[in-house]
Amino acid sequence: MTQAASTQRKINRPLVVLPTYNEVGTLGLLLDALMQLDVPLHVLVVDDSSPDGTADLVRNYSEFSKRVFLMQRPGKMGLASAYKDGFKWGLENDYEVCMEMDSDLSHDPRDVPKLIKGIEDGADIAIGSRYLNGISVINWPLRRLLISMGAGVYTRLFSRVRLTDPTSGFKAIHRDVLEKMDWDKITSDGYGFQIEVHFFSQRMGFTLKEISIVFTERRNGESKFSNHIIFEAAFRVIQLGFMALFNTKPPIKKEYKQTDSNTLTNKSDSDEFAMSGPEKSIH
Ligand SMILES: Nc1nc2c(ncn2[C@@H]2O[C@H](COP(=O)(O)OP(=O)(O)O)[C@@H](O)[C@H]2O)c(=O)[nH]1
Ligand SMILES: [Mg+2]
Repeated sequence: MTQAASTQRKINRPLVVLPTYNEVGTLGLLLDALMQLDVPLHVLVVDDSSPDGTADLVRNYSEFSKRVFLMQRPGKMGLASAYKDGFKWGLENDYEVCMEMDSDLSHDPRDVPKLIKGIEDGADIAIGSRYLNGISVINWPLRRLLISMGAGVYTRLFSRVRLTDPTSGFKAIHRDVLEKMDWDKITSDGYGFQIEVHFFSQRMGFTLKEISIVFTERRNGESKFSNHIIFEAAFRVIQLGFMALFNTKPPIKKEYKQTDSNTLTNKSDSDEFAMSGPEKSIH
């Protein structure tokens, strides 16, 4: 259910979902920084059997199976599917909020409390924006900055997503949104995935709120950004534009019932993957 913008609510235990593919160089530092925050958050690392041993780093981490959990998948399956599986796990384990965050330290852990506060203040999705107060991007080559800003203009124009940073991948999402969205209908990966999440939640009437963040390009490891991601998103935005034009209904999960919003009836695909951490229930 959509919260009025003025509603105050306490988020007791958010879950940060961290997708990883070869992030051994940064993940330890990121986990340390997240554990030190004054927020009792938990972390789920969704690792696609990274050859660099990212999963071993998680298993050997001091907070492993207390506040840090691991979902290991058999091979590289993409960023969007990592988030979808992470969200299903978060819903099954009763988290009120799931966060999207990169594992390469581009997203500053110190911005996490601001995004959670956005939800506490009544937003259904609190989105970290790199363009809300001028441009807050560090270390990006001009080409990458122009692509990102151009993607923003293009997306706003065709899909009517009312955000300064519609491709942002740093956000907190309330479980109301996670439960209502039919994630199988979100088909893009990368930039396109972020745009679809924003577009459909806006069309479902949820409150989207942008909060200014500083984005710093990774200093370690390799970006998985590609031309494929750009073309996929560009094509999908046109499709979304037509959906907006013809007032197509957003993808609401079949079993979703407004009155019964805390029950997810379908079984999670995440059961298929090797899981370390809580057996279904954490508390
Ligand atoms: N589990 C999983 N994580 C991925 C995959 N592709 C990218 N990631 C993670 O998604 C985040 C963003 O990817 P990144 O390469 O930094 O993309 P960029 O920020 O757009 O350059 C990082 O934490 C990556 O490790 C994937 O196929 N599976
Ligand atoms: Mg990155």
